[in-house]
Amino acid sequence: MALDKATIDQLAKHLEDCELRAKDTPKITDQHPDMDWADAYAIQDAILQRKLGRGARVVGLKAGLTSHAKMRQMGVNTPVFGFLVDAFSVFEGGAVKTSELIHPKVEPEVAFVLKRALKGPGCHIGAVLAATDFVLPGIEVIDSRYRDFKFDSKSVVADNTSAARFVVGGRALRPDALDMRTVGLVLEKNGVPLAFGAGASVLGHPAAAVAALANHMGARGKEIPAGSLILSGGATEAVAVAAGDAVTLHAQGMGSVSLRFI
Ligand code: OOG
Ligand code: MG
Repeated sequence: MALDKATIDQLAKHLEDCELRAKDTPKITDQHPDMDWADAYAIQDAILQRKLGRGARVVGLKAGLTSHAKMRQMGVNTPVFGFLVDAFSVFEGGAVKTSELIHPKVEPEVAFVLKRALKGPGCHIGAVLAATDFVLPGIEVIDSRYRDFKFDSKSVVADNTSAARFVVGGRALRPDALDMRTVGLVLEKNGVPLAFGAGASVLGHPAAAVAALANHMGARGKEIPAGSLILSGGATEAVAVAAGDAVTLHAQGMGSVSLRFI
């Protein structure tokens, strides 16, 4: 760790304030170029502790920057991991207030719900499929707190990987009822298909992103609890949205899921 506890707490407060007030900020590595990975995840953890202290509940976890399309779009090359709390969850067809967000974008994702805990190291696709209760389509709404969505990997980890809102819905399938690599994903904005992907765009297989998450947590002495919802990462580039937009994800064999921006 390169940062002391006071600095970590101050950066966590700063980033969470930006989230809650929908205000952007320059990326934090500009001021703290020595910040390391442990610092970045410690800042993210401190943001979670602030939310838990106000009564938030963790509902799941997310992997991000798990597809080449996303890595290329954001100019980074490592997957990142974050948390999802109840306040991020939007009901199927529900409305997201853009006044609460800075510059939201949407991403088509495959979501997993686990029936058993998963613990790395050594977690692999087979272990993930064995522990998965069902998968279903999801749309993640990301909203980097960094100005113009410009960041490096450590800054985005500290900012809880841009997590803001998500919706899951459609038709849940048992993991052996589909080939997650070839499942087609079509993301529409206002009825216009804009982004197209297949499950394999996410680390070759969306379950590989969940395995990577389990291994990441295992290295920190943690596990993914049973019952967790996990977003495996955007299969395509993220698409910018504004008030008035309606977004639908069609996932082959898994129906569709939608949300609106007001
Ligand atoms: C970081 C979060 C990326 C994904 O699915 O790739 C992410 C960002 O691009 O702002 O959630
Ligand atoms: Mg995402």
